[in-house]
Order: sequence, then structure tokens, then C-alpha cells
Amino acid sequence: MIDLRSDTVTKPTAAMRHAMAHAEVGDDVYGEDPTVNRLERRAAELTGKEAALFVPSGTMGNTIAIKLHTQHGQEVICESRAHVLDWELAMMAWFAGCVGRPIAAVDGILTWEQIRAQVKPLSPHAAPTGLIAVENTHNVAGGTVYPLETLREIGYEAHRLGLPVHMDGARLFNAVAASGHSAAKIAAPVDTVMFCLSKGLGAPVGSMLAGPRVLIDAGRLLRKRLGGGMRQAGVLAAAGLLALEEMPARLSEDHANARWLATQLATLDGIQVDPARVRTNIVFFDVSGTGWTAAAFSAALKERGLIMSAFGAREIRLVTHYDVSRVDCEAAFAIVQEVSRLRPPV
Ligand code: TLP
Repeated sequence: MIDLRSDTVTKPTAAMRHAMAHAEVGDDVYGEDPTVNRLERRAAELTGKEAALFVPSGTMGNTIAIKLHTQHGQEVICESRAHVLDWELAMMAWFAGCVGRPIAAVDGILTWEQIRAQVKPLSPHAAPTGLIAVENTHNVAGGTVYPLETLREIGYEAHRLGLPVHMDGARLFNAVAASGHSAAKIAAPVDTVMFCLSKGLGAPVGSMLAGPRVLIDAGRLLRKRLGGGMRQAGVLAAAGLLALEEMPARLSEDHANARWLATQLATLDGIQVDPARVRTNIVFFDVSGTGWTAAAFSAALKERGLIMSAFGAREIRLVTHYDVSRVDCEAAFAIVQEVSRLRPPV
């Protein structure tokens, strides 16, 4: 099987498995796991924040961040296809008592002008704004990357109004590879940033939440409340450290594979995709011109050894990652081509 469903499917490298087997560990709930402590220090350093917290998943990192920044009954401004809104089981409502205020934005990239129009002060009718959440790279918009200037304006103006900003940077290092800016530079305008070790960086488990020390200390208690006290988590952190040191440099290979696939797919009759829009490792293509539904198309791909996810009735998402080589991408393209030429099922 060639698995292009997501970069979450990556398996730990041989070096990671070795480091996990030999990791120095302690009880992290007591703050005594030296490997977790090293990972947290390194994540803080790389993102230019005071402190960082190792969490089991990106969803937990975002959930903790939203709770840290808000009070019950507030709104969280986010893009209309944001992961925090659509893919996290309404955690902002369940855990933080907040509702999302979605704004549809071109390429998933919010501008301050759009945000400003939705910021609500205290009033007898409306829920006040508690937080602005940006997603970088933006998953469902196709792995798009925030321009630094846009982020800086959002951060500066939000802070002038006393509003915090959180970045869902699940794929922060893809943004780093695409833009050439450091993680610290990209995260500088925001108060907290979450990024995942377990996606393109290849670690088996884990994400980091970085920000000011007072918030991260409070976040540690929220992580425990959510069942995220992980004890001898150094076995996981050891893989995370390698993910941080060794994997970011190769992400541009995934980006080149994604662009290559999009360019090939664009040549097929009935398939719509704009290769010029591909900035990182995520590609959405529309199969409706072939007469197939996305679900049936994806099922036909799977029968031939290729997994890609249907998103809605017309679109399929592919995500490149280090377990998929250029040769695999060539084979994947041949399978898509074959299916696109078949008569759709009636
Ligand atoms: N995204 C997954 C699915 O949940 C859709 C994927 O396959 O892309 N923020 C963003 C932007 C994400 O894309 C994801 C995962 C998360 C947060 C959550 O991370 P996890 O899966 O570790 O909870």
C-alpha cells in the first residue's frame, strides 16, 4: 500500500527506535523525566518561547491553549475550515466553554482587517472575543503558509486590543521549510504555538505547546486534568528530539513530491488542481470532472494499492511524507491515472 492519507501515518525511523530503546527516563508527572525535560527545553528554544509542554497530541495542545487563553462564554476567532473548529470534536466548547467565530478566508489565511470586523467587546448581547487562532500551515486550505507580515500585523493589532493569539502550527516546520523563516520568527507574533512531532517530523506520538512560562506551567495542570500525565514519557520524547533535530531539513523533499504529483495530476482529463498553489506537502484535487464521486474514486484507488482520503463529494486530499519516495509517487500517479480513465460506477 502507498499511504498518502496523511503525514500522521509516518513510522518512527530506525534511529528513533534505537533512541527510544535507550532513553533515560523518570516520572514526568513529578517533572523528573530528563529526556522529556530536554525535549521541552529544545522546543522552547526553537520556537523562541520561554517554556514548552510535551502533550500526547495536537488536539490536546490546541485544547489546552484555548482553555489557557479564554473564559467560558467567549468566542474564538478562527478560519472557517480550521482544525480547531471542524476536527477536534468541539473541544473549545467541551473544555473551554467557548464558541468558534469562523471567518472564511482565501487560502485559509486570515487578515487583520477580516479579524477586526469580528472582534466583539463586552455587550449585553454578544459573546466577547477571547482569542484569535491561526492555522499555519492551513490543512484544509491545502497546506498554505501565512506570510510573515500578515502574522505580524495580526499579532501587533490583537495585542493592542488586549487579545491573545494562538497558532495551530501542527505543521509549523513545513511552514519553516517553505518560507525559509525560522520557527522562532514565525511564532514571534503569537503568544502560544502548538506543533506536532508526529506528522511530517516522523515521531510516533506527541506534540509541543510553547509559550510564556506562566501559561505553560498552568497548561501542565490542564494536561493532567485531560489525562495527559504520561509518567516515563522519555521513551516518546527521545523520538521527538530526533524528530526536531533530524527531520525538518528533509521536509522540502515532501514539498517537491507534492508539487510533482499536483503537476502530473493537472494533466489528467476531468481532474482539477492548480500546481502553482502547492506550497508544502498537502494537495487537494477535484475529481468531479471524471464523473466519479470522491468517495468512490478513493475506494477504487484503495483496491489498487493507493490510499488517499475523500474530503466532501468532489475532492481528494493527498499528503506527502518521508515514508513515500518519488518512485512511490510515480506509482501513485499511475494508479490515479488508471482510475480517472475508467467509467464511473452507476
Ligand atoms: N490533522 C489530521 C486529521 O485530524 C485531519 C490530518 O490527517 O491532517 N491541527 C492541524 C492543522 C492538524 O492537521 C491536526 C491533525 C491537528 C491539529 C491535530 O493533531 P493530532 O492528530 O495529533 O491530534
